Amino acid sequence: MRALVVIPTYNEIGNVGKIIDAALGVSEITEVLIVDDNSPDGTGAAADNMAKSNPRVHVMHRAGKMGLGSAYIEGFRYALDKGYGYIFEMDADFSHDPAEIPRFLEAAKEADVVIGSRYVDGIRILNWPLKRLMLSYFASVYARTITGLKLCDTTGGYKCFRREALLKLDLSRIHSDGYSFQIEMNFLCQKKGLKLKEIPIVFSDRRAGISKMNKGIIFEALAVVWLLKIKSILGIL
Ligand SMILES: Nc1nc2c(ncn2[C@@H]2O[C@H](COP(=O)(O)OP(=O)(O)OP(=O)(O)O)[C@@H](O)[C@H]2O)c(=O)[nH]1
Ligand SMILES: [Mg+2]
Repeated sequence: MRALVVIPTYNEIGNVGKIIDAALGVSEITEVLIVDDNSPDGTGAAADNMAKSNPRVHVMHRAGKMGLGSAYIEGFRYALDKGYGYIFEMDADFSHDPAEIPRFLEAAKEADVVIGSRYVDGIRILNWPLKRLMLSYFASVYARTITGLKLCDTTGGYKCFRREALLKLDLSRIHSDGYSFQIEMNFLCQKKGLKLKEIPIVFSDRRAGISKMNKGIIFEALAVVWLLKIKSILGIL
């Protein structure tokens, strides 16, 4: 069965070539889909160049910066359409180590969704300022407390879905972005009775490029968890 690693990019010229090579190098069954939002730094063109000479590289171009959540949804649709058996979420900036892909594939034999967890059995984050680590950690605690998610890391973005798991979700109803996109996906998967498994990963700060983290992402997450809970109580999720 083939695996598609979906990597959304916005201004990742310093990372895109290396992350594609790394994701392809760890397993014979991996292919990569770059979902680029017309990055001004030429990330999309660099990915196109690699796709020309390598049939395992695919590129989707979108008109402008439309957010991480919708980039993943479009990537998932592509993966389902083309028949991939395993579908990954992974960042382009090497915060997620592509060398872990085989461990995800192994774990996916016994789970519907495998979640790379920074907070299971301790805390493993390298080179983040304490402020950011605290924000991420307590965002996870907050989301878990309110939604009842049975996960230590509710906002992590390194994941592997089995095809059948994604097919069970109504992707057209997912509208959130950033942190909240991850929370919403996890919540919907748990609601559908899918088996979620956390495996420990080490998360490192981005290798190159500038951070796209902003306050909007935090406020969205604060609101989305309540929205999910209310929808769930009303039975409209
Ligand atoms: N296609 C697309 N990709 C995006 C968008 N925003 C972020 N990304 C990509 O999504 C991945 C995760 O975003 P990051 O900016 O690394 O988010 P983060 O890890 O919370 O924060 P930093 O690493 O500090 O920037 C990276 O590969 C980004 O290039 C977007 O609007 N569209
Ligand atoms: Mg990052």
